[in-house]
Amino acid sequence: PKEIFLKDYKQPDYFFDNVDLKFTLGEEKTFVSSKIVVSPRLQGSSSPLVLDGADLKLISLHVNGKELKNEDFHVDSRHLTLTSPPSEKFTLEIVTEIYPQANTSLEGLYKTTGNFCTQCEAEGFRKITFYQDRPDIMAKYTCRIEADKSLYPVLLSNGNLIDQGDLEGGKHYVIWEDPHVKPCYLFALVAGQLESRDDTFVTRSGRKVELRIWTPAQDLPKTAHAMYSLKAAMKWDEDVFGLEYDLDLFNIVAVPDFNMGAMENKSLNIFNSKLVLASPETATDADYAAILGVIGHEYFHNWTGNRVTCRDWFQLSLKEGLTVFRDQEFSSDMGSRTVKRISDVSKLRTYQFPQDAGPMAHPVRPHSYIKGAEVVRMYKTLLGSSGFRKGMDLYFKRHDGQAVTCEDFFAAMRDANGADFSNFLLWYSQAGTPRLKVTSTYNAEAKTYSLKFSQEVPATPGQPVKEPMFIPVALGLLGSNGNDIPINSVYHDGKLEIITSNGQPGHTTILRVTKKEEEFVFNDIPERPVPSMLRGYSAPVRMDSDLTDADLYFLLANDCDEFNRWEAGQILARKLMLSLVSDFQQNKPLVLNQKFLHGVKSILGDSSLDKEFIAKAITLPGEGEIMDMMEVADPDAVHSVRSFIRKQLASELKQEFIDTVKSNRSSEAYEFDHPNLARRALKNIALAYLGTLEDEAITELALHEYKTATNLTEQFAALVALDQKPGQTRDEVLADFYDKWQHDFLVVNKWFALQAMSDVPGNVENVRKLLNHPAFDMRNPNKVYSLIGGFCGSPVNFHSKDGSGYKFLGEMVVQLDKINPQVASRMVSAFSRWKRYDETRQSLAKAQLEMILAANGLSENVFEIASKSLA
Ligand code: DPP
Ligand code: ZN
Repeated sequence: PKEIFLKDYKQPDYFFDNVDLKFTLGEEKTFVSSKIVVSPRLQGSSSPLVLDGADLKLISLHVNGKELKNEDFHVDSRHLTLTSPPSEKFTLEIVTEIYPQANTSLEGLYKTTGNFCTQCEAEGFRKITFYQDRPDIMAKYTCRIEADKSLYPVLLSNGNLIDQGDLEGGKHYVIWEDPHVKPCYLFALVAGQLESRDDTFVTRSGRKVELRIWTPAQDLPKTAHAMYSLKAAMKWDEDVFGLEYDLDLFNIVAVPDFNMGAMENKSLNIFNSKLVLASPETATDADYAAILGVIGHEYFHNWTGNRVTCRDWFQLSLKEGLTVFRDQEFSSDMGSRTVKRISDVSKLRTYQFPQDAGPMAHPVRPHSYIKGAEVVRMYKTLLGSSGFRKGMDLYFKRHDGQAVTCEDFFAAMRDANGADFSNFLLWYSQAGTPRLKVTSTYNAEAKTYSLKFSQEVPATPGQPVKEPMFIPVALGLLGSNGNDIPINSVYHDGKLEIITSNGQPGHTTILRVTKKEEEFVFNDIPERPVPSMLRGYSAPVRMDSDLTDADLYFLLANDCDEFNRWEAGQILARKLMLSLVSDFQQNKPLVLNQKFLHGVKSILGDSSLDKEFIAKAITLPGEGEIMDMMEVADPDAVHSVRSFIRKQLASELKQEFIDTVKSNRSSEAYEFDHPNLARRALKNIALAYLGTLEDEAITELALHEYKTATNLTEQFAALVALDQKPGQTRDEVLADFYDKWQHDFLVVNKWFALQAMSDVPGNVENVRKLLNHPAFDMRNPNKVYSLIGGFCGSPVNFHSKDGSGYKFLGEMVVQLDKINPQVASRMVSAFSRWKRYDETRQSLAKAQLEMILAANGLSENVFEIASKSLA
């Protein structure tokens, strides 16, 4: 396959105005008839019309009602080409035969536990019918579905239901019409035995919208939280962005077999069940929060993605970056803003930064979701809420109904505010995580304080030389009393600048760092301040500063920016962990720094702090994050060090942790509200620390929590604590848990994941056994992500020096690729950073990648990742 580049974008030669689809769903095959009104872009042009197609059988082909002659078209495995189509507007009718029952790729039309469903983003529509499968082809659709009435009583597609009725032979039909133009990746169809939870939402201009969440009947009671989330999202988008829903019906369907989280098809969102179904006994707080965020995310796409869509797939961040940002803001407003920001930044560090530094590094464009959201956040940091809103308003005014580019979004933000964004656009094109170095000097005589920044963007594949980036640095200067010193002006670039804070907390100032090196000098600073930089994590960079440990402890205790309080603690923890890793590698005894212990103790005991914040603040950086900071990643050393610190903290603060568990119990019914989830978060982290100790009394305590828990959040935390110690108790609770929940596959997946991630040496054998467990199924992506993906998340076992972990994954990828290439390609990504490890591991991983590449009939998805990883 040929790689496609952004610079090769060409406007289509033909537009599609209307598309009438007709599906005849059957048990062996399904017929799809597609009638398209085609307009040549240029009058009188007669270039060939090339349609995409995959796994399709062409049954008939008509142009303007006449069967097309053999010499006027040709079909191969990827395309249907009309060699000389009419030069005026014409009608094209294509009938194809497809086999959804045999479709295990879960792209296009497929069956999932008896029901039909579709997934078309990015290029699944070509598995349904021949089409120009690209997002800049926007058309109006109708969709007629015919199917057996008893097997498929519910027939859904996009838009409004305009007709329905019975047919001969026990069949029935429906016709859906979507009044909005859309690209084909937003097409959806669902057919099956489903029931709905119904509700209504009245928009602020008075439109009454029917809301329906569809699941199999037995799951309906678990959709209350999803419905709550949907209504909250609809209200929020009106309040914050003035955006209303634009149809009278909004459907969500939950399916158990789905490659990703969810899909924003116009008015017919399709979700992975795990992001819809929740009850206190079967879902954790994290699941509840994920449901809120993803229901919001898909709903928000209605404007950012659907009404305004992407011109081509290089613009993916146009919709994903923006929509992730919007869902992050939504969740922040619904819960704790600081804690949400901490979680999102941790995710960025765990997933994005390592990728940025490896062979798969790529710019925000084409497809970096999380970093794309950071780029959108920087617009808001620079423009403030109201400036950002002005930019959004202009974006919709200019581009509603269009397929556009990231530059169009940038231009709307700039023009609505008359802003100077200098080299900001580089964020979309330059890959890699910028490194920002800062040094400070205080001049007591002149009462000036200087910050000198220098930046560098590391080379990445295909981009050896980089330009400096535009980095907004949100800054506060703390005085010795812990409060912000007012900042009124700064000398920069030979000029005195007055600076605005855009409604940031304290005396936060936004510095615009745009050059390779530059200095900012602040006046009237009465004492040497402690700088709090990148408040709220104002730019996705790695920062090195000359802050001392004392400065960091001071920020941890005093910064008015809670995110930076957490960050100061994390920097201290990262330093500590790296220095212990080096001790470990030199066979020196490990000793825990007392200052660090006291820091943790004082946060744990600080009743003025939010409990959820405390839980985050006493959580050590992940092993991946530490490995990412090392010259040569050493999974054994990092794991040993992290376990050592956890255990030390647990034994030194044992009583405090026990008290924390006990004082944060509750006998009230489960509520998903901030005070309760904060309470559970703190209780569970305390229990997790205690779980590291070899102590009968602690095992008893955890067992007590396990048995008395009234919700999964607390019960599962107890199970995790018990899971850390191999032995009879562990085996018994794991068996008990399975027994209790074997009928609920979402809970069983957590049980798989827990065992898969275990650090117990030689766990690969246990995971291999679990592959044969009756509840496991290679065809279900969630199960694969839990068991195989979970295993790759355990640094000690996946990276085991005997190569057993790599060998396991290699085998799995080859097997999976035959079933579901998208899922296989996600799994193979675990190898992509193989060069970060020592030589032994490198050669073991490389051998597996080579083995995968040599496999027969390898998919393009896996080929791309495996070959790029080796390059
Ligand atoms: N477009 C989909 C989403 O935003 C991709 N997972 O959820
Ligand atoms: Zn999305």
